[in-house]
Amino acid sequence: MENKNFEDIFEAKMAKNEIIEPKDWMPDNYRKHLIRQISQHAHSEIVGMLPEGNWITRAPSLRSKLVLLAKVQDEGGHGLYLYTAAETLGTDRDELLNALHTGKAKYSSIFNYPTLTWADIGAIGWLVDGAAIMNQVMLQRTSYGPYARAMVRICKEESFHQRQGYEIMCHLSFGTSEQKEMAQDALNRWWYPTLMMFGPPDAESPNSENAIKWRIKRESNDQLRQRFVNQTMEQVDYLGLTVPDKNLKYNETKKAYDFSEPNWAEFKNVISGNGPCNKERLAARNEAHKKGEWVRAAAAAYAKKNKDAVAA
Ligand code: FAQ
Repeated sequence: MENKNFEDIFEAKMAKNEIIEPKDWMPDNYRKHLIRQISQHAHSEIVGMLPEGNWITRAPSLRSKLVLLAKVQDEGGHGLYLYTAAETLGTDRDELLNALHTGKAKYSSIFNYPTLTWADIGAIGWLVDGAAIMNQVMLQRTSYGPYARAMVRICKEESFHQRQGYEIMCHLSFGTSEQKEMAQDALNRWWYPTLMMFGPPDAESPNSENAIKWRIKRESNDQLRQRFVNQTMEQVDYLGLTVPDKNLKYNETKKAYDFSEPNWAEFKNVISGNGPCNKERLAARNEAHKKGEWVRAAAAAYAKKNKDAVAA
């Protein structure tokens, strides 16, 4: 069949809102776009384990330690589903990891900020996982089958993570005045970096046009950011905290909050590798990868032994 026919079939599937599967023909740019987004997403999950992993040994109770451990392990699992989804597009996991470890690949800007107190673990679960869910609910209906299916399980687990964070914030906000101050300080530091997670404003988002056309993204960066602010403000009020934005105000006409834009120069700086923790995160990832070499070698040897036994 001519490429043109394949293209017509692909376009017809897009028009009918059908799912594209790994063996279906797809335009090169669609494939590249997915590999870029899914691998960045996978990298974000495993780099995202680092700021929280930093607090496992210092969690304030056995219960909070168990819950945090489970959460951090979930993030590792999310990375695994996503790397596997990326591999169905014909890419190689070693290549993807190499791009991360050499600083060529992007991962979410949010994980380049430090976790200074236990309240930061609350703020990450509440705000960062909250923003991740806001973005990922639409990805359960993304047009590429393996990515959409991975997102269903990821979203279920992210909801538990969001509850874990909000529980910590409730505990601190309704605790002593020092605890409330810690919660407020964490909210002050994580608010704008969380808003940046949704990506640049729509007018400056080069990938959005194709993403929306191909139903990879179903909603724009700005739409999701606005929904996140609307939803989170009820929780901020309940906690008796305030966001670090003098311009934030409910707008009766648009039935949504007006709010200040994050500092986009800071965002660009962070995604270019110059945020507060970029170097530390890459160093930790490289070291973990090196230390895992023997596990990969053992797993490969075991798989070979089984394959040889079947062949014999
Ligand atoms: N950080 O044209 P757009 C999580 C880049 S998972 C870094 O708007 P797009 C779970 C973008 O890649 C969080 N880079 O791009 C968890 C592009 O660069 P490129 C991750 C960013 O793809 C919680 C350029 O800027 N979630 O948190 C960011 O249409 C707690 C222009 O941007 C996902 O990855 C950023 N924030 O929209 C784990 C969800 N924003 O590639 C542990 C899937 C933009 O052209 C603990 N991804 N850039 O060189 C998406 O939905 C999209 O890729 C966006 C960006 C919305 C992130």
